[in-house]
Amino acid sequence: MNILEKTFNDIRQMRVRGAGRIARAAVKALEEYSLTLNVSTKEEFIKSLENAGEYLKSSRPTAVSLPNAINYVISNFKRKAHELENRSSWIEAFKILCEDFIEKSINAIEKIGVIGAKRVRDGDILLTHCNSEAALSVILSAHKLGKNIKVYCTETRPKLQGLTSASILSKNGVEVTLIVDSAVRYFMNKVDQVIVGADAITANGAIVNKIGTSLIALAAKEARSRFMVAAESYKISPQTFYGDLIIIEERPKYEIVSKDWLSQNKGVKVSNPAFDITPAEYIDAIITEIGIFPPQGVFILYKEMYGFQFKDIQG
Ligand code: RUB
Repeated sequence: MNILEKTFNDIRQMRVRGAGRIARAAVKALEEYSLTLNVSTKEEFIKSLENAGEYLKSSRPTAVSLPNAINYVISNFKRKAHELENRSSWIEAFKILCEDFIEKSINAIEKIGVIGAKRVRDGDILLTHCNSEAALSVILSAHKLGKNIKVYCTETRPKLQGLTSASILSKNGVEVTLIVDSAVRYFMNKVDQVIVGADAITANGAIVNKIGTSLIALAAKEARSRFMVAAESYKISPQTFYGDLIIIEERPKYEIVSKDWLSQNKGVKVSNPAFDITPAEYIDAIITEIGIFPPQGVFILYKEMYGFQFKDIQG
């Protein structure tokens, strides 16, 4: 199995998961793959990267960090290509672009933590869902600043990513309570602030995140608890500006019930969408590495970031 197949499988089987990690793994795989390419022209080099990129993009459909990251490194390489004369210079230039993306995306998570922590007050009770590096960065930064916080983590059925969040927070000294997903409304009156991550931010300021996020947002709205999203700016989906909808991944039904149970209950249909959409009106703010924005400001943020180069990020 080559590096592309290995990374594709790791992402599809969720051994690598979470929007930011998926993006970095795909870019790292492209970088390693570029070193193995035995091609004689720049055009062939670019074509091979594009094919490999398309393959990696098809591993999971929802997190737009994945296509955005791949398009970012390939389109920047194409822009630079005319300056590069020989094979070793293409490889070096592509490697630098990939490493630069990886470094920037890690730094973005840290900056989100620094910015977001300012909005966490001493004594706050927080709630998070699933396992988001960006959301945990905010919570851990607030904790490191000495703020006395308590966190509810949902277990996050069916893959239980919430246990990972609870474990990370607890190992870092944060007081954590693990709850089942359906207990969210029961606890919401105690919660000052919900902090979740995102797989995609759409043109109209909605966010796409782990299934159950939109129910938590509803409960937060009803209880007047703040609902904050922590997400790197490269999770904005350019395609949604052109009218496309985010594809919601349908995962295997065996993640919910066993094969035995299904064979004994053949009349039962099982549906396992992995993500849902939280509309802008349920979101108080989106914390990015550039700053905190109301969800309605996504369009302005996107224009500031990419100017008129919409086509570039589309690939
Ligand atoms: C993970 C998930 C996370 C976002 C953001 O879903 O929904 O909240 O990806 O994560 P899955 P991050 O486990 O199915 O990949 O902030 O780490 O990018």
